[in-house]
Amino acid sequence: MAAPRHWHVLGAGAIGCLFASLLQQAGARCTLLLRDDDPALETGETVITVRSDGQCTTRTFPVSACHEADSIRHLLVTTKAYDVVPAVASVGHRLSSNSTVVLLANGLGFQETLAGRWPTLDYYSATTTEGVFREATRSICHAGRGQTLIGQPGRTVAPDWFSDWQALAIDCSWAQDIEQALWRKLAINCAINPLTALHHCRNGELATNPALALEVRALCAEIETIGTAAGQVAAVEHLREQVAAVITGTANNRSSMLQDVAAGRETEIDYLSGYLVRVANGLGLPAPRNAAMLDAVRALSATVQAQGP
Ligand code: KPL
Repeated sequence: MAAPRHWHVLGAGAIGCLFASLLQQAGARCTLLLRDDDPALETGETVITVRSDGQCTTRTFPVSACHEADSIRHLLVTTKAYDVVPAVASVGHRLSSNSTVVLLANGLGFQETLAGRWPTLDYYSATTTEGVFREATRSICHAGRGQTLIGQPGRTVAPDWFSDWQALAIDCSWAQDIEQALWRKLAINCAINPLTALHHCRNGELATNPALALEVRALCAEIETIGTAAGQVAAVEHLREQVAAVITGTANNRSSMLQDVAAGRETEIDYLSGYLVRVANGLGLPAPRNAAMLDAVRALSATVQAQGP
Protein backbone atom coordinates (compact mmCIF):
# COMPACT_ATOMS: atom_id res chain seq x y z
CA MET A 1 0.00 0.00 0.00
CA ALA A 2 1.31 3.48 -0.87
CA ALA A 3 2.33 5.71 2.04
CA PRO A 4 -0.31 8.34 2.83
CA ARG A 5 0.35 11.76 1.41
CA HIS A 6 1.64 14.37 3.83
CA TRP A 7 -0.34 17.61 3.95
CA HIS A 8 0.89 20.72 5.73
CA VAL A 9 -1.88 23.10 6.78
CA LEU A 10 -0.97 26.77 7.04
CA GLY A 11 -3.55 28.85 8.92
CA ALA A 12 -4.94 27.22 12.06
CA GLY A 13 -8.23 29.13 12.18
CA ALA A 14 -11.65 27.49 12.05
CA ILE A 15 -11.40 26.39 8.41
CA GLY A 16 -7.81 25.19 8.78
CA CYS A 17 -8.68 23.15 11.89
CA LEU A 18 -11.70 21.64 10.13
CA PHE A 19 -9.79 20.54 7.03
CA ALA A 20 -6.79 19.29 9.02
CA SER A 21 -9.20 17.10 11.03
CA LEU A 22 -11.02 15.89 7.92
CA LEU A 23 -7.76 15.04 6.12
CA GLN A 24 -6.40 13.12 9.10
CA GLN A 25 -9.71 11.32 9.56
CA ALA A 26 -9.56 10.31 5.88
CA GLY A 27 -6.12 8.73 6.40
CA ALA A 28 -3.73 11.47 5.23
CA ARG A 29 -0.73 12.58 7.30
CA CYS A 30 -1.31 16.09 8.43
CA THR A 31 1.04 18.63 10.07
CA LEU A 32 0.04 22.09 11.26
CA LEU A 33 2.41 24.89 10.32
CA LEU A 34 2.60 27.40 13.14
CA ARG A 35 4.14 30.80 13.55
CA ASP A 36 7.07 31.17 15.94
CA ASP A 37 5.01 32.87 18.63
CA ASP A 38 2.37 30.11 18.83
CA PRO A 39 2.41 28.48 22.31
CA ALA A 40 1.62 25.01 20.84
CA LEU A 41 5.04 25.06 19.12
CA GLU A 42 6.76 24.38 22.42
CA THR A 43 5.15 20.97 22.78
CA GLY A 44 5.69 19.84 19.18
CA GLU A 45 2.06 18.84 18.84
CA THR A 46 -1.38 20.30 19.20
CA VAL A 47 -4.88 18.97 19.73
CA ILE A 48 -7.86 20.05 17.63
CA THR A 49 -11.38 19.56 18.95
CA VAL A 50 -14.30 19.49 16.52
CA ARG A 51 -17.89 19.66 17.79
CA SER A 52 -20.34 18.38 15.24
CA ASP A 53 -23.90 17.04 15.61
CA GLY A 54 -23.58 17.22 19.40
CA GLN A 55 -20.39 15.09 19.47
CA CYS A 56 -16.83 16.22 20.21
CA THR A 57 -13.86 14.61 18.47
CA THR A 58 -10.25 15.37 19.36
CA ARG A 59 -7.25 14.74 17.13
CA THR A 60 -3.56 15.28 17.78
CA PHE A 61 -1.35 16.87 15.14
CA PRO A 62 2.39 17.33 14.88
CA VAL A 63 3.31 20.98 14.49
CA SER A 64 6.13 22.55 12.56
CA ALA A 65 7.40 26.12 12.77
CA CYS A 66 7.22 27.88 9.41
CA HIS A 67 10.95 28.71 9.54
CA GLU A 68 11.98 25.02 9.76
CA ALA A 69 13.79 23.47 6.81
CA ASP A 70 12.10 20.19 5.87
CA SER A 71 10.40 20.33 2.50
CA ILE A 72 6.67 20.60 1.92
CA ARG A 73 5.07 18.58 -0.86
CA HIS A 74 1.37 19.28 -0.31
CA LEU A 75 0.42 22.61 1.23
CA LEU A 76 -3.08 23.75 2.16
CA VAL A 77 -3.34 27.49 2.84
CA THR A 78 -6.36 28.48 4.97
CA THR A 79 -5.51 32.01 6.03
CA LYS A 80 -7.43 35.23 5.56
CA ALA A 81 -7.05 36.67 2.04
CA TYR A 82 -4.61 39.41 3.12
CA ASP A 83 -2.38 36.81 4.80
CA VAL A 84 -2.08 34.37 1.89
CA VAL A 85 1.02 35.93 0.31
CA PRO A 86 2.90 36.54 3.61
CA ALA A 87 1.97 33.01 4.74
CA VAL A 88 3.33 31.37 1.58
CA ALA A 89 6.42 33.61 1.85
CA SER A 90 7.02 32.30 5.39
CA VAL A 91 7.44 28.74 4.01
CA GLY A 92 8.79 29.72 0.58
CA HIS A 93 12.19 28.12 1.37
CA ARG A 94 10.42 24.74 1.98
CA LEU A 95 8.61 24.68 -1.37
CA SER A 96 9.89 23.50 -4.74
CA SER A 97 8.55 22.94 -8.24
CA ASN A 98 7.25 19.58 -6.88
CA SER A 99 5.04 21.34 -4.38
CA THR A 100 1.28 21.50 -4.67
CA VAL A 101 -0.34 24.56 -3.07
CA VAL A 102 -4.10 24.55 -2.45
CA LEU A 103 -5.44 28.03 -1.67
CA LEU A 104 -8.63 27.87 0.39
CA ALA A 105 -9.23 31.54 1.08
CA ASN A 106 -11.88 34.12 0.29
CA GLY A 107 -11.57 36.63 -2.51
CA LEU A 108 -9.43 37.10 -5.57
CA GLY A 109 -6.19 38.87 -6.37
CA PHE A 110 -3.61 37.01 -4.27
CA GLN A 111 -3.43 34.22 -6.87
CA GLU A 112 -1.78 36.57 -9.40
CA THR A 113 0.65 37.89 -6.79
CA LEU A 114 1.72 34.34 -5.85
CA ALA A 115 2.12 33.22 -9.45
CA GLY A 116 4.32 36.28 -10.08
CA ARG A 117 6.54 35.65 -7.02
CA TRP A 118 6.76 31.84 -7.06
CA PRO A 119 5.95 30.94 -10.68
CA THR A 120 7.05 27.28 -10.49
CA LEU A 121 4.63 26.16 -7.78
CA ASP A 122 1.58 24.13 -8.77
CA TYR A 123 -1.37 26.21 -7.49
CA TYR A 124 -4.96 25.10 -7.01
CA SER A 125 -7.88 27.12 -5.69
CA ALA A 126 -10.65 25.98 -3.41
CA THR A 127 -13.84 27.43 -2.03
CA THR A 128 -16.09 26.08 0.68
CA THR A 129 -19.48 26.79 2.19
CA GLU A 130 -18.97 24.51 5.20
CA GLY A 131 -20.36 26.34 8.25
CA VAL A 132 -17.67 26.39 10.92
CA PHE A 133 -16.73 28.72 13.73
CA ARG A 134 -14.12 28.82 16.41
CA GLU A 135 -15.21 28.20 20.02
CA ALA A 136 -11.72 28.47 21.54
CA THR A 137 -8.15 28.20 20.26
CA ARG A 138 -8.16 25.06 18.05
CA SER A 139 -11.63 24.15 19.23
CA ILE A 140 -14.28 24.52 16.54
CA CYS A 141 -17.95 23.87 15.89
CA HIS A 142 -18.81 22.34 12.53
CA ALA A 143 -22.29 23.84 12.50
CA GLY A 144 -23.47 23.53 8.91
CA ARG A 145 -22.88 21.26 5.95
CA GLY A 146 -21.97 22.87 2.64
CA GLN A 147 -19.98 22.15 -0.47
CA THR A 148 -16.27 22.37 -1.20
CA LEU A 149 -14.92 22.82 -4.72
CA ILE A 150 -11.29 22.53 -5.79
CA GLY A 151 -9.82 23.16 -9.22
CA GLN A 152 -7.16 24.75 -11.35
CA PRO A 153 -8.02 27.09 -14.22
CA GLY A 154 -7.96 25.12 -17.48
CA ARG A 155 -7.62 21.71 -15.78
CA THR A 156 -10.62 19.44 -16.19
CA VAL A 157 -9.11 16.22 -14.80
CA ALA A 158 -8.29 16.09 -11.10
CA PRO A 159 -4.68 15.29 -10.06
CA ASP A 160 -3.86 12.09 -8.11
CA TRP A 161 -3.74 13.85 -4.74
CA PHE A 162 -7.39 14.80 -5.12
CA SER A 163 -8.26 11.25 -3.97
CA ASP A 164 -7.37 12.47 -0.43
CA TRP A 165 -10.05 15.13 -0.75
CA GLN A 166 -12.60 12.79 -2.28
CA ALA A 167 -12.23 10.66 0.83
CA LEU A 168 -13.20 13.54 3.15
CA ALA A 169 -16.41 13.11 5.11
CA ILE A 170 -17.93 16.17 3.44
CA ASP A 171 -19.26 17.05 -0.02
CA CYS A 172 -16.07 17.85 -1.95
CA SER A 173 -15.82 17.88 -5.74
CA TRP A 174 -13.37 18.72 -8.47
CA ALA A 175 -14.50 21.92 -10.24
CA GLN A 176 -14.24 21.95 -14.01
CA ASP A 177 -14.38 25.74 -13.87
CA ILE A 178 -13.00 26.92 -10.54
CA GLU A 179 -12.75 30.54 -11.74
CA GLN A 180 -16.49 30.61 -12.15
CA ALA A 181 -16.98 29.23 -8.63
CA LEU A 182 -14.54 31.77 -7.15
CA TRP A 183 -16.17 34.65 -9.03
CA ARG A 184 -19.64 33.57 -7.92
CA LYS A 185 -18.53 33.49 -4.29
CA LEU A 186 -16.78 36.86 -4.73
CA ALA A 187 -19.90 38.41 -6.29
CA ILE A 188 -22.11 37.17 -3.44
CA ASN A 189 -19.66 38.29 -0.76
CA CYS A 190 -19.34 41.75 -2.40
CA ALA A 191 -23.12 42.18 -2.29
CA ILE A 192 -23.50 41.09 1.35
CA ASN A 193 -20.38 41.47 3.48
CA PRO A 194 -19.55 45.20 3.17
CA LEU A 195 -23.15 46.28 3.84
CA THR A 196 -23.44 44.08 6.93
CA ALA A 197 -20.15 45.46 8.26
CA LEU A 198 -21.11 49.08 7.60
CA HIS A 199 -24.62 48.76 9.05
CA HIS A 200 -23.60 46.38 11.81
CA CYS A 201 -26.41 43.98 10.98
CA ARG A 202 -27.00 40.27 10.46
CA ASN A 203 -27.31 39.04 6.88
CA GLY A 204 -31.12 38.76 7.10
CA GLU A 205 -31.54 42.51 7.64
CA LEU A 206 -30.36 43.10 4.09
CA ALA A 207 -33.71 41.65 3.02
CA THR A 208 -36.00 42.98 5.75
CA ASN A 209 -34.74 46.57 5.81
CA PRO A 210 -36.12 48.22 2.62
CA ALA A 211 -33.30 50.78 2.31
CA LEU A 212 -30.64 48.05 2.62
CA ALA A 213 -32.54 45.80 0.21
CA LEU A 214 -32.37 48.62 -2.37
CA GLU A 215 -28.62 48.94 -1.80
CA VAL A 216 -28.16 45.19 -2.31
CA ARG A 217 -30.10 45.45 -5.56
CA ALA A 218 -27.97 48.31 -6.86
CA LEU A 219 -24.74 46.56 -5.85
CA CYS A 220 -25.85 43.37 -7.61
CA ALA A 221 -26.56 45.31 -10.82
CA GLU A 222 -23.08 46.87 -10.77
CA ILE A 223 -21.37 43.55 -9.94
CA GLU A 224 -23.28 41.82 -12.75
CA THR A 225 -22.12 44.45 -15.25
CA ILE A 226 -18.48 44.15 -14.17
CA GLY A 227 -18.53 40.34 -14.06
CA THR A 228 -20.15 40.09 -17.48
CA ALA A 229 -17.62 42.50 -19.00
CA ALA A 230 -14.83 40.45 -17.40
CA GLY A 231 -16.09 37.32 -19.16
CA GLN A 232 -17.67 35.80 -16.03
CA VAL A 233 -21.20 35.71 -17.47
CA ALA A 234 -22.26 32.42 -15.85
CA ALA A 235 -20.85 33.38 -12.45
CA VAL A 236 -22.95 36.54 -12.18
CA GLU A 237 -26.05 35.35 -14.01
CA HIS A 238 -29.16 35.87 -11.84
CA LEU A 239 -26.95 37.38 -9.16
CA ARG A 240 -29.85 39.06 -7.38
CA GLU A 241 -31.65 35.74 -6.96
CA GLN A 242 -28.45 34.02 -5.83
CA VAL A 243 -27.77 36.75 -3.28
CA ALA A 244 -31.37 36.69 -2.05
CA ALA A 245 -31.11 32.92 -1.51
CA VAL A 246 -27.86 33.27 0.47
CA ILE A 247 -29.33 36.10 2.57
CA THR A 248 -32.35 33.93 3.40
CA GLY A 249 -30.24 30.82 4.05
CA THR A 250 -27.82 32.70 6.33
CA ALA A 251 -30.28 35.27 7.75
CA ASN A 252 -29.07 34.80 11.31
CA ASN A 253 -25.34 34.94 10.44
CA ARG A 254 -22.99 37.76 11.20
CA SER A 255 -20.92 37.92 8.03
CA SER A 256 -17.19 37.27 8.25
CA MET A 257 -16.52 40.95 7.49
CA LEU A 258 -18.83 42.15 10.25
CA GLN A 259 -17.03 39.80 12.65
CA ASP A 260 -13.62 41.04 11.50
CA VAL A 261 -14.57 44.70 11.95
CA ALA A 262 -16.18 44.04 15.34
CA ALA A 263 -13.03 42.23 16.54
CA GLY A 264 -10.76 45.03 15.31
CA ARG A 265 -9.14 42.69 12.77
CA GLU A 266 -8.10 43.60 9.26
CA THR A 267 -10.89 42.86 6.72
CA GLU A 268 -10.77 41.09 3.35
CA ILE A 269 -12.30 44.11 1.56
CA ASP A 270 -9.24 44.63 -0.72
CA TYR A 271 -9.69 41.10 -2.09
CA LEU A 272 -13.48 41.43 -2.50
CA SER A 273 -14.80 44.90 -3.49
CA GLY A 274 -11.19 46.04 -4.06
CA TYR A 275 -10.64 43.28 -6.61
CA LEU A 276 -13.88 44.16 -8.43
CA VAL A 277 -12.95 47.84 -8.56
CA ARG A 278 -9.51 46.97 -9.97
CA VAL A 279 -11.13 44.76 -12.65
CA ALA A 280 -13.62 47.53 -13.51
CA ASN A 281 -10.83 50.11 -13.76
CA GLY A 282 -8.89 47.81 -16.08
CA LEU A 283 -11.93 47.50 -18.31
CA GLY A 284 -12.65 51.25 -18.24
CA LEU A 285 -15.96 50.65 -16.43
CA PRO A 286 -17.38 52.78 -13.62
CA ALA A 287 -17.79 51.02 -10.27
CA PRO A 288 -19.01 53.78 -7.93
CA ARG A 289 -20.98 51.54 -5.58
CA ASN A 290 -18.25 48.98 -5.03
CA ALA A 291 -15.67 51.78 -4.74
CA ALA A 292 -17.86 53.39 -2.07
CA MET A 293 -18.04 50.05 -0.19
CA LEU A 294 -14.25 49.70 -0.43
CA ASP A 295 -13.59 53.21 0.92
CA ALA A 296 -16.22 53.01 3.66
CA VAL A 297 -15.10 49.60 4.98
CA ARG A 298 -11.44 50.65 4.92
CA ALA A 299 -12.33 53.81 6.86
CA LEU A 300 -14.51 51.95 9.38
CA SER A 301 -11.89 49.29 9.94
CA ALA A 302 -9.16 51.91 10.44
CA THR A 303 -11.32 53.78 12.97
CA VAL A 304 -12.11 50.62 14.95
CA GLN A 305 -8.45 49.54 14.93
CA ALA A 306 -7.32 53.01 16.05
CA GLN A 307 -9.69 52.82 19.03
CA GLY A 308 -8.03 49.58 20.13
CA PRO A 309 -9.59 46.67 22.05
O1 KPL B 1 -19.57 33.88 3.07
C1 KPL B 1 -20.16 34.59 3.82
C2 KPL B 1 -19.36 35.41 4.76
O2 KPL B 1 -19.86 35.82 5.79
O3 KPL B 1 -18.18 35.63 4.45
C3 KPL B 1 -21.66 34.70 3.73
C4 KPL B 1 -22.15 33.83 2.60
C5 KPL B 1 -22.07 36.12 3.49
C6 KPL B 1 -22.34 34.15 4.97
O4 KPL B 1 -22.26 34.97 6.05
